[in-house]
Amino acid sequence: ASAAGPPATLEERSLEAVADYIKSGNARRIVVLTGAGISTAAGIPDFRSPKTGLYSNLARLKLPYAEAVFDISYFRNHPEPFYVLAQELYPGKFHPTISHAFIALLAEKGLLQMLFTQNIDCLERAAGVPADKIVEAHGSFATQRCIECKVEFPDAEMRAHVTRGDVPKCNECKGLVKPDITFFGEALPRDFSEKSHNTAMADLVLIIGTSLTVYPFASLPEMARKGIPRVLFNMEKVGSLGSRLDDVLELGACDDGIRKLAELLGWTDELDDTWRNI
Ligand code: CNA
Repeated sequence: ASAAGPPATLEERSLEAVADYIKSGNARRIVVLTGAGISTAAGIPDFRSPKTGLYSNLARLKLPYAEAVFDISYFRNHPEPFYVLAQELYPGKFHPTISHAFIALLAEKGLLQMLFTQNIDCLERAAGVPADKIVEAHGSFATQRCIECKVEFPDAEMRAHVTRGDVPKCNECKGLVKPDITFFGEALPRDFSEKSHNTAMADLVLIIGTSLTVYPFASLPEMARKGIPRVLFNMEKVGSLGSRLDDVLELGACDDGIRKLAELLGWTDELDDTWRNI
């Protein structure tokens, strides 16, 4: 249901009003929630976009169902499809987007309370968002270990295996090695539960490029306090966004929406500088 009535915090439900709110100095703790849609402009396919998403292009991997590629019980018996995908997605091949740069700029201005990302591409780090401001809710390719004995596997060896597209085995016990990415059927990193209260402390929540279908991440926007503006930058309306009086929907490519917000803030040159200097 769409909300009716005047917003509690914003002057009106618009990006202009969001910019005014930030300029007023009352939005000092901004929480940003991101998903695969923030990285599609960098050339990394998301899961669920029709035609271009990974799930609609996985037929060649002959999976029983698309999500199997990230399912821990499937991986135990068939690790190969995941490593075909890993070869495509491995960090180091892609450049952060304007939207990533905007998050780095928020951090530089001391306005970023916390960034929660579902992505495993490490592009927020690459953009310069400080590590202590990032919660990689679904882990990342940054480290890897044996799924049996849990011993860590060396980065350089991992890179060599992934580049060749073959399956690394533990040097200790010959078990399968997997990046510390959260698969379906696995618990989220402790960081997620330890830091999710930051969303309840936020003065403003920006949600960028996610279908909000994977839980518990998808419940983060619900943790924003009543009257706290939530702004969605996404191709489509998702989750419960739009149901609160201070929700603002900026539908379309997120880089366009983010550029528009930066312009309203008078940050265009700084944003371009940040992006160019990554
Ligand atoms: P998803 O379910 O594929 O949804 C992506 C959302 O972004 C959709 O609503 C799209 O409409 C939207 N979108 C796509 N491109 C743009 C764009 N340019 N501007 C604005 N919106 C856009 O992905 P979620 O992140 O919601 O799903 C959670 C999964 C996806 C996580 O576990 C991730 O690990 C996983 N994933 C990550 C990556 C990555 O690291 N880059 C890539 C693919 C999947």
